[in-house]
Order: sequence, then structure tokens, then C-alpha cells
Amino acid sequence: MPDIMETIEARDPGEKEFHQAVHEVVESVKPVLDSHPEYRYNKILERLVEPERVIMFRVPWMDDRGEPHINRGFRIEMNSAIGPYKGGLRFHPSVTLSILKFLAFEQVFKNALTSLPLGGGKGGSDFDPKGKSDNEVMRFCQSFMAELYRHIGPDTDVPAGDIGVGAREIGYLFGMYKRLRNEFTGVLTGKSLNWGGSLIRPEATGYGCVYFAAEMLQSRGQSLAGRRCLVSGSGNVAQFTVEKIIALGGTVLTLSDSSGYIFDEEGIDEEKLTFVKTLKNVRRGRIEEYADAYPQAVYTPANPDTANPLWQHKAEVAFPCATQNEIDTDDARHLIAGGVQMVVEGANMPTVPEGITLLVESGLLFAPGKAANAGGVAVSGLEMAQNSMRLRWPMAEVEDRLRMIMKNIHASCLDAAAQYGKPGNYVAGANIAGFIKVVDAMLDQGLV
Ligand code: NDP
Ligand code: 2IT
Repeated sequence: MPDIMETIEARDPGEKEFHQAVHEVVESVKPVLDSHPEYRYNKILERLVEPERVIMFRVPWMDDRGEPHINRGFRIEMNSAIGPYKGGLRFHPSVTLSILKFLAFEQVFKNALTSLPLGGGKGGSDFDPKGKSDNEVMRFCQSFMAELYRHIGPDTDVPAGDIGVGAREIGYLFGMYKRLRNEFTGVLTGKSLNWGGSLIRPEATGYGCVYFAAEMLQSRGQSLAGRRCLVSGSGNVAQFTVEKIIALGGTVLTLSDSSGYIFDEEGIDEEKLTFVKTLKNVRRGRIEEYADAYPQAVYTPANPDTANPLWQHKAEVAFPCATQNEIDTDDARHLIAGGVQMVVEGANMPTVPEGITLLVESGLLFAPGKAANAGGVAVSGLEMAQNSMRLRWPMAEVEDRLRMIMKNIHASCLDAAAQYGKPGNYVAGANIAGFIKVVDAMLDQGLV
């Protein structure tokens, strides 16, 4: 029988991000397969790597000057063993089938770790919202939903945001779905508060990531207080990661976007964070402006030919919160040399596999995205629960549940890692715990 990696490399040539995500899980679960012959007999891996359904469609839209544009839309319905497909939509020019399949694949295990009834999916488009007017974004979202609405529903598939999809886009998408279906349901999460959104959903990924980091430290008798932190990105996940680090007494030194990064040795405080939120969410400007507003900060433009200097600063904790494969092997070496003791992934798959190996072998604590950033989809699950009940929980209740979920994910990772001979290895633990939950549900439900 061919090896599963050979199978997908032959079947989906060129899908390198998808292969990368699958390879990590396959390596982690080898000891599980060895002790559960029924998984191999039932071709569980072969079933997991094949999406239940892939939808690809044309998205035509017209810009403000009347010129038509054609983008490509996708939804990957990866696995529904434990609940309706659930996962974000990404609008970014780099979006391909491979990127969305890797994200959908990771989402399956992440969602299982939340302990909520959520299957895994992901979608999006190669549309670039940067530089577009609100009206152009609205027309794009309406055209995207004019096809997507056939495939989703509150009990079928519930999309949310990801890179390039925030409250504005979710609003336009929801409006079009409601118009086409003539129903007001919890078909999307990340909705605004006054029409069905959950308190703490915007904050959830970043807050959850910092709670996870705090759990890792606490289990070793330490805390975030006084720790210097490097954060990349400056979007949804980065902003609320910074907010919670400040609340827990840490110091954040950096933020970035695709054009460059800022280093503020005095630390990013609440006032500076408010500036960043307005800059990014309202004015949709570039992080470079931070250094104009706060002259002690140093801005360095991105240079794709060199290692990212953001990861060269001395610090104790690193939170990559921008995008996949943003920490390469050189960056990993710089993190180790800079004294970083812990890397906690806010983004999905931000560290290249060889980078993870270097970090883990150096003795650093490493939390993979599918565990550390699961707070976002977890509160999406809580938004679905509130929508089904047609009521809204208070902020403290949602945040308490989020904190508890992150604590439980942390414990599940450590338990699974210890049980399968990899004590303290969060990558193995997250993959194994998520995997067992999903594949047992698949076996219960027969060959479907
Ligand atoms: P946003 O669109 O709000 O922000 C993305 C940030 O990352 C921006 O600063 C952006 O810079 C930067 N970035 C994006 N793509 C690239 C790139 N190719 N190269 C360099 N920088 C880039 O997205 P989110 O904060 O929501 O998402 C960030 C990460 O977190 C992603 O990996 C996403 O999958 C993951 N995630 C998001 C969740 C959520 O709830 N939103 C939940 C769990 C994970 P620029 O503006 O210049 O493009
Ligand atoms: O990667 C992710 O977990 C997300 N983008 C959030 C998905 C969701 O459904 O809230």
C-alpha cells in the first residue's frame, strides 16, 4: 500500500502547504496508528486527507469605475464527523486551493480540541480587499455569497472571518445570505453585536492565545508578568494578543504588516494599541505610521531576501500572528539566539517544519496554532450556541468559557503527548488529541 504522503503528492501535485500540514499530523499520529490497527484497517488517514466536498466558483464583480473583475471563490468542506463544517473565509491574493486545504485540514483537529461540536472547513478568495472602496468590497461579498449561499447553512456549514475578512465583510456576506434565503440564522459567526454576534468573538483568538501561553507558563510555576514579547502581524489576532499580554503584565515590543515592522523598546501600551486599532481597522493604513506617531519606535521595511529582523530582538516569548510560514529556519535560529523561551502560534502554521524541529530540539516550549489559536473558533461555537437559543450571554460568561476551553485544550495536549510517549510536546499532543476524537466519530458513523 502506498504511503499516505506519496498518495497525496501524486494526487494533488503542487499543493505544498496542504502536504506540509498533512505531513505534520501523519508524523505525530504514527504511535496512535501502531496501537490502533482498526484505524489503518479502516483507511482513516486516506479518508481524512480527502475533503468531503470542494466547491470552486467564479466571482464576478464590478469596480467603482465600471470595470469588471473575475476572482475565484472556494469552500472546502473538509470533515463533518463531529459537527457542521466550521472555519473562516480568507480574502487575500495568495489564496489557492492548497492554502485553503491546509487551513481546512488543520481546522478539523483544532475544532475537535475545543470540545465543541464543530466539523472543519475553510474558504475564501484570491480577491484583495486592500485599496478597495467599501462599495467594491460590498459588491464582491454579495457576488461571493450569490454562489456560496447554496452550500452553507446554520446546521451545514458556518463560515467566519480570517485574513482579510473582518466585521465589515461578515456584515455584507450576512446581508446577502439573508436576502437570498429570506431567513435570519446563525449562518456566519463574527457578526456584529447588535445583530447576533457574540461578545468576546473579536477578541477571542488573541485572548485565547495569551491564555494558552499563560497556562504553559503556569504549569511551570511562571507567569507572563514582566516578560518581553515579540508579536508579528497587526490584524485581528495580533491586536487582541497584544491587549491581553498588556493586561497580564507583559511588554510587547513589535508589530508588523506585509510592508514592514515596528520595534518600540518602551513597549506598546493601551494608548498605542488604540492607535493601532484605529489605524488598521478604521483608516486601513500601514504599520509604518506607528513610527510617525511614536518617534521612539523604529520602522524597518520588509525585505523578502533576508531573515525577518523582527525575530532577532531579545525577548522571552514570541507570538507569530500574521500568516503561514512566516518563521523560517533562520528566524528560528534567531529566536533561540535571542533568548526566546516560548513560541506560541496565533497564526495558522506560521513556522516551517524544520523551524519547529530546531525550536523544539533547543528545549524551547512550542505551542502549535491548532491548539493556541483555537479560542477564535471556540467562541464562534459559543456564538452558534447563543444564536440557536436566541439569546446572548454576558461578556464575563463568554470570557470565562473561553478561558476554561483554553485551559482544557492545554491539558488535553499534555495528556495525549504523555500517553503516546512525547511528554511536553504540544505539537504531538494537539495532533493526537484532535485526531482521536475525529477518527473515533468517523468510525462510529460508518463508511461515509
Ligand atoms: P487580518 O487580516 O486581521 O490580519 C492579518 C495580518 O497579517 C496583517 O497585519 C497582514 O498584513 C499580515 N499578513 C497577512 N498576510 C501576510 C503575508 N502574506 N505576508 C506578511 N504579512 C501578512 O487577519 P487575522 O489577524 O484574522 O489572521 C492572522 C492569522 O491568524 C492567520 O494565519 C489566520 O489564519 C489566523 N487565525 C485567525 C483567526 C481569527 O479569528 N481571525 C482564528 C485563528 C487563526 P497586511 O495588512 O499588510 O496584509
Ligand atoms: O483559523 C481559524 O480558526 C479562524 N479563522 C476562525 C474560524 C471560525 O469559524 O471562527
